[in-house]
Amino acid sequence: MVEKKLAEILEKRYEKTIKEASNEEIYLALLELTKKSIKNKGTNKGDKKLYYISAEFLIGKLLSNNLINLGLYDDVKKTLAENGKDLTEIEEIELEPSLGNGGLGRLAACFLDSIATLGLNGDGVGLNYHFGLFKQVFKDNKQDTEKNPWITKESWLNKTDIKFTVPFAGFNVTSTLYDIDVTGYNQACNKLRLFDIDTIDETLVEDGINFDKEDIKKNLTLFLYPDDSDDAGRILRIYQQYFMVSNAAQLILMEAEENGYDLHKLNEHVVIQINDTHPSMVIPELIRLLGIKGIPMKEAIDIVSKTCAYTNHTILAEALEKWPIDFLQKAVPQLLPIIRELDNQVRLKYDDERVYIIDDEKRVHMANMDIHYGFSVNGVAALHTEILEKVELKPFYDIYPEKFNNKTNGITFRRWLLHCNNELANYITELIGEDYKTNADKLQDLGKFVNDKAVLNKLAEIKQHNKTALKKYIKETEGIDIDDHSIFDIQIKRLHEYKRQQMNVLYIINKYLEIKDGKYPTTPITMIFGAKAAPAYIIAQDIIHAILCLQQIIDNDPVVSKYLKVVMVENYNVTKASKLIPACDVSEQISLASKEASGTGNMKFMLNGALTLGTEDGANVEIHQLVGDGNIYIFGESSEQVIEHYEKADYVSKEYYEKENIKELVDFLVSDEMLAVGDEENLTRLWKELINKDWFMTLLDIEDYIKTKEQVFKDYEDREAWNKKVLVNISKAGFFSSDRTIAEYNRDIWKLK
Ligand code: 73E
Repeated sequence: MVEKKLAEILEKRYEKTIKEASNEEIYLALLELTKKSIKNKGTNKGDKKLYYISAEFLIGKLLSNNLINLGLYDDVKKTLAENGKDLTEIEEIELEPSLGNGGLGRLAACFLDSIATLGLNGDGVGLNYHFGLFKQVFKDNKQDTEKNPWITKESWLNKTDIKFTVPFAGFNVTSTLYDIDVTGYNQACNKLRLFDIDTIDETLVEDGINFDKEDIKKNLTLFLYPDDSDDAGRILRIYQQYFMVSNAAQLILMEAEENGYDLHKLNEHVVIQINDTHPSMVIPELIRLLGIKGIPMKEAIDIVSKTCAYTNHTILAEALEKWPIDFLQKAVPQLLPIIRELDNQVRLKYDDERVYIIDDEKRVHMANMDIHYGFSVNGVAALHTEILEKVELKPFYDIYPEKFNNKTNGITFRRWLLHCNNELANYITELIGEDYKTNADKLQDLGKFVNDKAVLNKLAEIKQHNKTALKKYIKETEGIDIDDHSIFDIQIKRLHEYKRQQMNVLYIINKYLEIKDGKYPTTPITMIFGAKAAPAYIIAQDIIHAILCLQQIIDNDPVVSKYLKVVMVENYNVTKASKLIPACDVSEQISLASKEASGTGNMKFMLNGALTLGTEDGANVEIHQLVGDGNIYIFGESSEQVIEHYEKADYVSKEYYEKENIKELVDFLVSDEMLAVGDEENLTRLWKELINKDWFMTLLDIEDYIKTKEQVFKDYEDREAWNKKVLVNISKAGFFSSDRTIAEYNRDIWKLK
């Protein structure tokens, strides 16, 4: 069937057979075939609809995922193979849309997959960034940034004829809506709705990612999160956010009216999930638009408050948005009377300035507005929600305990197992049947094989295949040779001090010095990193520099490189994640306890049979509870201890630095070896930062980290015991299916049929 259809399309387009067609031609033919097959699927319906508004949807490449969800993947793969083509190579043709920074955006993408799969009536709403997040290239052991285009003449984007006018101070812009179909696994489809402006001008981008930040009509949707290190960048973000939510609100009202709903009862037909505070302006905007439709402000506030729900993803102060009133006045003055009224009502009711929306520095606290004027507030892992309730948002929890709830994050198994680790998925099917694909709890059935040597060996064999495949991929893409019989220890995530890549750097230095001293690891170790750093985040750039310098030093050392290798992959993204994760042995989840709200990489690694080396933070806590002490490696101070250090301001990194064994590691950053390959300014800055500031307490946990990591590598030597731990991890990963998370959102918050 598939073969016939594909052949027909190729014949019509290029007058070629499958064998004759190029990979690019096959890709385009598959795109057409997939889109046609999506058309035959229905869309999910219901008399209540969810709008998941998010500044980020890190959807990744879509071809294979859509094929899997449509049930075409195996046929297509087979047909291509029979004609001498390789689906993996054809996947390379598709450009990855980098419409997200990291976990938050990827979560939104996993959620769309699960919402469609559960047959729920819900769309994503966001922006059609032309370049998404920057492309990372390495030059002189440093990160350089380039634009990252993904929109091609034929793509997954479907242009609609829906247009809205969005008013800014002094001018209007006209939007156009583009849809991307979201396929559910064996289910009807939903949509991801991305707004763009017609007047966008890609030629505005000069070298790298620089452009005129003030020409809003031409630049509005060029980039995801333009550099916000200056005011022009910050104001542009307000323009983007308002453009997103005004379009979303207009779309919501348009669809409600088309369905004949009574706008006075909007909340019975619509629920809006506000994904972090980036879409928070939807609250005043919806109130404003309902006002234009004749609904008085008091009633509009009431309707909107029953319609909006807010998800918090972080407690990091710098990520909690506070917009100066002056900026809002400059871009979206029409919202200010409404925001002021919302703040007034809060002030009349509560005599506590911590819960005001506008503070005494004339800044609007977006999260505060969401909490007062939404009906639900959720954190993204049990520990995170507990910290919100007891510490970060305590004054709000005291007022509205009923609004707070936890929704531990999840990942879609279609992408993060069936697609990225097809061999493992097929083997699991062989062992326990197909059910786990839609009922992830069934993975527990694997538990009964924990003493079955044949099963354990087969799991190890699949891991080895994935490691060998990764070795090949890294050779092709990065030009680096790695040993596929070494231990693969991987830390992939955005670069941030709280995630503590710098602690891993100190471990590498420790291992390097040991090997230099003649103490060799039994099994060689490959330390793999992938991370982009925000262009304005100086220390993060310095950490990347340190990693790349170590990579070079070790590469150039014929003795050490037999035992230790460092690889930092360039331009880490969803595509690279899906090659790295199935090949991993040790998953690094080493954030300072209390700082990583959840993490979702931790779940992907666990599902693919890696063991976690981590702190008691975010969803690691829940992984730990599920697999038990013997199947995870936990180290470091607890979140309570860390929060106490912050409260008492009693952490002094220098006191730790002065311990001889720690000093040696930190000082290596500015050693002759490092300075020979690196830049003195960057390395010295990082060295000083660790000694004098170390905001995220690297030196607090370094000794326990090294000790625990040594235990991990020692345990790896007993491969049978290791493989048992691997099996336990896979079998307990069902809880982290985003199908479970979405079912909970729907049960507790959305209440869709
Ligand atoms: O722990 C992760 C979490 O797993 C958290 O850091 C991340 O969200 C993931 C999904 O819940 C996150 N990203 C942001 N805040 N939290 C963020 C903030 C500002 C801009 C972009 C992203």
